This record gives sequence, structure tokens and C-alpha cells, in this order.
Amino acid sequence: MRLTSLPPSFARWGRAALALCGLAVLPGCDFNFWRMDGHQTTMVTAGPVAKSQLDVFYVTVWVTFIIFILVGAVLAYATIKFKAKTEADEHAEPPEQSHGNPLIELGLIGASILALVVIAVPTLKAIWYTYDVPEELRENAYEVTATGYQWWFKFEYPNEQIDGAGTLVTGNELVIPAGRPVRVNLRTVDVIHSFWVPKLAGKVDMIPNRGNHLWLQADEPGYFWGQCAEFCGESHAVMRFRVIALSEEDFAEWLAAQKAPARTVAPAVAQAGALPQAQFASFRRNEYGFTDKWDANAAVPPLEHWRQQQFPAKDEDAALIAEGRRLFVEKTCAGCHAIRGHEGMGITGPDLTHIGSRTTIAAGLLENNREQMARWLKHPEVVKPGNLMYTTGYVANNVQLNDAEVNALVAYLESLK
Ligand code: HEC
Ligand SMILES: [Cu+2]
Repeated sequence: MRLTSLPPSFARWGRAALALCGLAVLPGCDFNFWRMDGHQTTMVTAGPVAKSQLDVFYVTVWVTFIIFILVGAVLAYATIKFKAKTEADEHAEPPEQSHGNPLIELGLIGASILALVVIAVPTLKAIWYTYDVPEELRENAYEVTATGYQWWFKFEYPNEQIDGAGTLVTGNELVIPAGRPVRVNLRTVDVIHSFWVPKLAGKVDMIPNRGNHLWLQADEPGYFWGQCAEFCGESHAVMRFRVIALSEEDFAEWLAAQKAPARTVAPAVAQAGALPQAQFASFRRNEYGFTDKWDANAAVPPLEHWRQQQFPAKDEDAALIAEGRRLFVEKTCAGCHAIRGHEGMGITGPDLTHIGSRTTIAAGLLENNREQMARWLKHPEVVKPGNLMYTTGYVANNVQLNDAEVNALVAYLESLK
């Protein structure tokens, strides 16, 4: 269901006009600026909620644009028409003044009211529409709970039960079914955060002691950028996340893989990979022809990159991984992070049961590869100022990691597909 359907040319010309206006204040801008489809743009949308928000924006832009043209035209007309053209004009009496003309006064009041109504009607409709999943779509809606922490996001799947282990929990990457409305319950454990996925929906605050919610829908499978949009302390600006929308079939596979306990790499199965490859077969297919225009020059489009991340590395070293697992307990990591099926029990940090299958670490800040993981583990305080893993973990527990230990921990975390 679409709330409003402005003709596409509205959006096209609106964007062109905005780009022109922006150009005046942003010299040296590049081609991506003109397209206005960066990772966190609100000008190119991928679902009905963001689309309805964009439509409201364009209504306002067009109303104010028309007012601008009318006022500008009257000003230009008066300037040219009443310009002093001869020496005599300059000393002439001013023309007859029409101050207080009731027709003009009432006309302007009427026009202002009309302009406000034109803006208010679609705005109110959009407020109701975006508040919650529309009645007729509710049956098909999928539910998740997002909780803000300083400075990362926990994602829970209240309807996905795991035998003996509660409900499914992940962190910093929210995987959803494409083409289905998703209701997101918004919670926080500390200060106010705000949930925002510009191309899909936003932004609604996560407020202490108050249950908020929003809904969103990704029309097609894709990979989207999210961001905390409410100042929440030192590392607020780098409190990010991702939303990955999958086809119904892929989503079911992903759920099954995530519900499984942490993967253990025994020497014998290391070469083949412990997970049955067939189970993940469809992650490999890029059947959507998905391309992220922003990353047109990148070697691999983001969703494809995400798919590849689901597979174990070819060069896994079972002994090194076992050493990493041992260090995970010895270095107190297990006290803050859960690794279901292994030793991790903590709940103050992100769940790491399948950390190896995520594309990012440190709340969407770094790419999840060996180099960046080592960087994060070695000096989390440099990567992310004030983060609690460093202040309440490394400092409080006096954790020191040498290069060999970091290497083993990286191998272990990477193996958790
Ligand atoms: C005091 C609790 C605590 C301890 C101890 C701790 N961590 Fe963390 N860890 C956190 C928190 C909190 C975050 C989220 C930080 C952020 O993004 O702001 C985090 C983030 C991470 C991440 C990134 C997860 C993601 O999804 O982005 C990894 C990987 C990680 N920790 C591994 C470890 C390892 C390995 C150790 C042991 C050497 C460890 N942690 C010790 C609390 C802890
Ligand atoms: Cu925040």
C-alpha cells in the first residue's frame, strides 16, 4: 500500500532543484552529490515508510518553491515597473499607496491557510501511516526488538525460540525478510538513542522506561546503512548498524544457521568447513542482480559481500582457533559476551555466537576482516573513544594482549560463522 503516489517526475525535478540549491553552498561537490544516493540518503528510498516520509518532504518543498516564485515575481515586477527612469522620476511623488487593501490582506491570509492545509493533510496522513504497521498488513508483519546500548545495538527475535536458550539474539546487523512489514520494538538500557535507517524508515527515539516502536519494510533484498540519530555520549557518531533484507527463502536459511550453537572447528572437519555447504547454497546466488550504485566501483556489491561472509575461511587453523577459544575465557571476554554453545556467558556486550558471519564489527564501524578485528581487539579505545569494552573491561580487568594472543582470538572469532 502506498500512502501518496506523487508522479515520479515530481521527485526527479525536486531532486534536481535541491541539488542546484545545494550547489550554491557546497562548491567542489562530486558526482555522488548530484545523484543524492549515498548510503544514508533519504532522497532515494527502498521501502514504503521512507517513501511516505520523502513524499511529505517534497510536498513541503513544492509549496515553498511556488511561494518563492510568486513572491520573487512580484518583487521583480515592482522593481522594474516602479524604477526611476528619468531625472524627473527621481523627484516625483511616490505612486498611490494601497496599504491596507482588504482584498489583498484577506487574499494573503486565505493563501497562507491554503498552503498550510496543503502541507498539513499529507503530513498528518503520513504520521498515522508510519506510526505502526497498517491494519491490513499486520497479519504478515515480522517482529524484532532493537535495544540501544552505549554504543551499539542489540537485535532480538522474540518469535524465534532456541531450545533451552531463549530467543535469538544478534548484534549490530539486523537481518529481515524483504517485502514484508517489520515491526521494530525500540528499547534502551542506558541513555536515549534513536533508530534510523534512512533508506527504510526513521527516526524514532529509544527512551529509557518507555516502549517505543516503528515499522519499516524493504521492498527488495538489499544491504542498508543505519545510524543512531540522538546524541548519546562520546562515541555516538560511530554508533552505526546495518540492515540486511533477504528473500523469504534466504531468510529462513539464515534463521536456521543463527539458531544453531557456535561452530566448533575440529581438525578433521577444518578443510571441509563444519557447516554443510548445501545448507547455504542459496546465499551464493546473486539472483537479485543487486548493485549498490554508490559502490559501483567496489569489487563486490555489499549484499554479495555479506553472502560470502557466511562461509568459513579456506585456511582455518584448528589449533590456533582452539587457542583463541581458551584465551576468550582467560582474558575475561566470556564475562561480557555470549557465545552460545561455547563458554561465552556475558550479556553486557554484543552476542558473538555468529560474529564471523557479520560484515562489520564495533557497531558497523569497521569491516569484519582479520586486520580490522586485530585492530579492534588490540586498541578498542583508539578505534572507538570511551567504549565500555575498554573502560569497564580491559582497564578494570587489566587485560593485556600480545600479537600472538590477538592472532588466536581473531582466528577463533572469524571461525564463528
Ligand atoms: C567489560 C565487558 C567486555 C569485555 C571484558 C570484553 N568486551 Fe568485547 N565488547 C564489549 C562491548 C560493550 C562492546 C561494544 C562496543 C561498542 O561497539 O561500543 C564489545 C564489542 C566487541 C566486539 C565487536 C562486536 C560487534 O558486533 O561489533 C568484539 C569482536 C569483541 N567485543 C570481542 C571481545 C574480546 C575478544 C574480548 C576479550 C579480549 C572482549 N571483547 C572483552 C564488552 C566487553
Ligand atoms: Cu546512541
